[in-house]
Parts: sequence; structure tokens; C-alpha cells
Amino acid sequence: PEVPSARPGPTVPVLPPCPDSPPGLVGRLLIEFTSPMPLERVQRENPGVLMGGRYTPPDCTPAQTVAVIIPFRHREHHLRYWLHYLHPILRRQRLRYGVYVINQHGEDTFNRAKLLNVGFLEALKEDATYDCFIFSDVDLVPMDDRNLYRCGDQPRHFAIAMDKFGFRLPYAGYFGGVSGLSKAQFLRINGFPNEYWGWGGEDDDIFNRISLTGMKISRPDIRIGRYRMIKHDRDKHNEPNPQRFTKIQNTKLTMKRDGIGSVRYQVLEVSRQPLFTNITVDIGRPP
Ligand code: UD2
Ligand code: MN
Repeated sequence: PEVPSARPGPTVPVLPPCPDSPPGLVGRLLIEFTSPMPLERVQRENPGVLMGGRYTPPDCTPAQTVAVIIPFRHREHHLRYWLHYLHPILRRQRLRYGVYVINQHGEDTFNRAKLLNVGFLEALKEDATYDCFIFSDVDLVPMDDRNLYRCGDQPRHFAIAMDKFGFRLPYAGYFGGVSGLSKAQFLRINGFPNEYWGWGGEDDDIFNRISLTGMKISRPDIRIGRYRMIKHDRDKHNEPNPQRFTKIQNTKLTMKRDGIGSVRYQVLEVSRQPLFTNITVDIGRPP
């Protein structure tokens, strides 16, 4: 009998794994926030970024897929700088990634950590292969592209030397600004707290969750983990949370019931923009 011969199809190139230290990094970067940054310019300068802010290196296969999650409300001007600086950096780092802006709907009190929980779940709905989550403030730009936005065997703190803190870690348990957890690490701590409304404390609660589950925080070299924060005043409806000092004493009790397993919210809109995916969400208000 005639055996059908294999038909020649389009050849799918098998790309080598991306190297541990990506070639073509430039090291220390000049970061400034003075010249205006139109979104059209940022789009023009990042043609390789696909709709929704997705990117895959053309020349190698990354080990991880990274979801970058940004808590957001009324900071369009900061977001444009963030996109301008971060897309080229993440591309040079040879990451497969997507950028998710989690936009809190309405004018009730802001809740950063709850928005980050929403980002974790919604990014996974977009792409179930995300296995690394980087949580970044919208106003923080790394000053060195050797600060690799990847996950490791311990939770990672990236923003360790900020201009506003004199390029030093403000205290040993500081975990604010930009941090990264693998999917497994995030689930192990029951995600982030949902009950920190207003400014402050949520990053310390996350630090407590990590310590209480026996994990250790990994950090880059102090010369590499440098950041600039865009200068800003405290936003409206994000006043310092007066409960934060007592709340962070109780993480051990609260983390079991308050976290990714108990987050309630309603997605109002998912919109894929050229450089990011915007997810507008109703997360309710403080009790
Ligand atoms: C510090 C921490 C931050 C967080 C916060 C306390 C640094 C560099 N960062 O930031 O990680 O722990 O204290 O909650 O130390 N946001 C909006 N709209 C708002 C309010 C906040 O988009 O109306 C987002 C935005 O991504 C912002 C982030 O929340 O960067 C943190 O708020 P912030 O920048 O006002 O607080 P900051 O700089 O004291
Ligand atoms: Mn800030």
C-alpha cells in the first residue's frame, strides 16, 4: 500500500533558551522626567510590542512568562514615562512578558494590595502560562537594566535603592515599590491582603507573609537596584491608613482568611492598548 509521504510544511525554528545573562544590556541608565512624553512617541519607539503590551523575544525561548502588574488610578502622566523606559529595558532583558494596568474605578479610598491581587487573577485569565508576577508602582523606573525582572527561588525585592531614600534600603524589612513572586510563592502566602485601604502598611504585611511562611527575600546588589521615583504629592483618596500599625502586628492571624482566596471584585472593562492591557475594576470600599 501507498504510504503517504510527510508533506513539507513551514519550518518552525526552534529557538535556543534565553541566556542567564542577556547580551546587550547597557548597565547604568540616564533616567529623567522633564521632557514631555507623548504616548504616540512611546508607541513609535516600541514597534515590537504587541497589542495589550505583550512581548516575546525573537531570538530565544525564555524560561519564564512574566506578568507585570501596576496598581493605578489617575496617573496617566506617570504611566507614559513608565512605558517609555520599561519596554526597552524588558526587551533587552529578553523577557516574555505582558503589562497589566489595574485601574481602580471610582473615587473611593485607594487599595494598592487588593488591586495587585486582582492583577494576579486577571493576568492568569488572559494567559494561563504566566508563572512570574512583578508588582510595580507606576512611578518607579530602574536606573540599571542589569536589575532583571524575573522570579527566582525566593521572593524578590527589586526597588532597594531609591533616590527618595538616598539610594539606601530604608529599613531591613522594606518590601515596597517593585517586587516579584513566582506563582507558587504568591499562592503560598495566600497572595496579598485585601483589607489595607489607603496609604501604607500593605508592603510590610506582604513582607510578614513571606517571613511567616519561611521564605527569604532576595535582592540585587545595592549598586544595581537603583530607582528613580517621579516626584509627586500624595493623591486624593489615598490618605495614610491609621490602622496600618496595628494591622501589621496581626498578619499571622489575618493572612489565612484575607488574601487571594477571599478577594471579591467586579471587572468593568478589559481594554487592550498598544503598550499595555488596562483592566478597570470595582474593588468596593472600606467597611
Ligand atoms: C510607597 C511605596 C509603595 C506603597 C506605598 C504605600 C515606595 C517607592 N513605594 O509609595 O510601594 O507601599 O508607599 O501604600 O516606597 N497609585 C495610583 N493612584 C493613586 C494612588 C496610588 O495610581 O491615587 C498607585 C501608583 O502605582 C503609585 C502606588 O499606587 O505609584 C503607590 O502610591 P504612592 O506612589 O502615592 O505612594 P508612595 O510613593 O509613598
Ligand atoms: Mn510613589
